[in-house]
Amino acid sequence: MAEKKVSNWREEATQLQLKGLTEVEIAKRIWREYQRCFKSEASCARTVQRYLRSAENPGNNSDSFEDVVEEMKGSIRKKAEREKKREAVLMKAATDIIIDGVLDAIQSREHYQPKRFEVVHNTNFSEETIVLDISDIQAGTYISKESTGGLNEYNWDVLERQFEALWYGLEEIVVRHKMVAPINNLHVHLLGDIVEGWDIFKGQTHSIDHDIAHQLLDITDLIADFLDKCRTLFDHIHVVGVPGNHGRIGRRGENLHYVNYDYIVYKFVEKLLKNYPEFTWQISESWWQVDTIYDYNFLMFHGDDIRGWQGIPYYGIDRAAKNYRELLELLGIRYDYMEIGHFHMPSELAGVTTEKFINGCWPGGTIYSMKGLGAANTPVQKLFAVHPRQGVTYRYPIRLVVDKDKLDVARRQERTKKGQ
Ligand SMILES: [Mn+2]
Repeated sequence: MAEKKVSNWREEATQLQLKGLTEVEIAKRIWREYQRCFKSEASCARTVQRYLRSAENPGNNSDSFEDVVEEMKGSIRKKAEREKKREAVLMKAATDIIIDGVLDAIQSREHYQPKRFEVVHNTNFSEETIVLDISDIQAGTYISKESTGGLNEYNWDVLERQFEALWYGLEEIVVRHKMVAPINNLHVHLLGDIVEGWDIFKGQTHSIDHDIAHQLLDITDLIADFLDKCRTLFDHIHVVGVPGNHGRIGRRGENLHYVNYDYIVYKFVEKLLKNYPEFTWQISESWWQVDTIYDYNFLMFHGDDIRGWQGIPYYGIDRAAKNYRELLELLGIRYDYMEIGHFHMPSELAGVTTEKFINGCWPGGTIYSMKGLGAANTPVQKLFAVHPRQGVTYRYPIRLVVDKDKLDVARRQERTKKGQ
């Protein structure tokens, strides 16, 4: 006899119903078929068996199939509830054990007695050295209020006032900290882009108010005057310089990197101040310098070789820092801090062993940065202090605020000081 093919139990039942079989007869036939195919012992099998038993013994309060299913559901629900309860009891027990443990630990501890420390505070602070980063002046840059819709204004007059603001900022910070600890030395780190240049990009002549000769001569005077003033605050001033990209002479790569107006400005300033014994100079043809303050080495270069687009190229700077670490191993130099300019966004980036300082700029938002990137930065230069044992400690952004009223107040204070 050929195996009977069961495609669908419901269909089979419908067929039997059409033949006139009763509900019980259909259930029995299907059930036999089901057992023959699957020999099932599952709970559904028990439900069906129970139904068939009660249908065969009608005296025994015969339940309908639905009644039996409902009863089965009820017992499943009850079982689930029992499980849930058991789990809740377990959780509660576990929590109680932890709480008891903590309470025991607290109670077994001695009662806390304030120790009433008596500490004599050290006020004999060690000397610190001040570092002032100067870069990205881009002297000669001209930005009109009209062309930027009032977003920025920059010209030589603003630049001169910014030098005043830089001086007042430096003076206040140094005089303030001198009240606490000795400060004798200033290190000025010139990080490049001192001049704006005139043929770095196409049409640059439309955005300068000083030609390159006067950028060079006039900025030399401003820097020399500023450094000269610094002699009133410090016994010794060490000046370090690296060139930027704006001062390069010729197309990119046409001349060596030190064929650069920045380098010429540094050398001119050195010449102007050569008779003052307070100054020492570290200006060479190299594009990088390492300045040592106490036991800490400060590596500096301009930063234009680090590729970036919009904002701080974090990974590029990180990679440059690691590469320079290897490169300087050739000379047995290990550096602790890195200083760059170029990105116009004052920042400090932490690292495993090296902290990187990125200086701000003087012109603020240029037409290029604002129109192209919607970016503008407050003109800021970076100052920080170096402690003999702790390395760089406090750091200040000196905001080059040229607000007329604020500058007037500072000027008045200076006059009073001089007794004029
Ligand atoms: Mn630059």
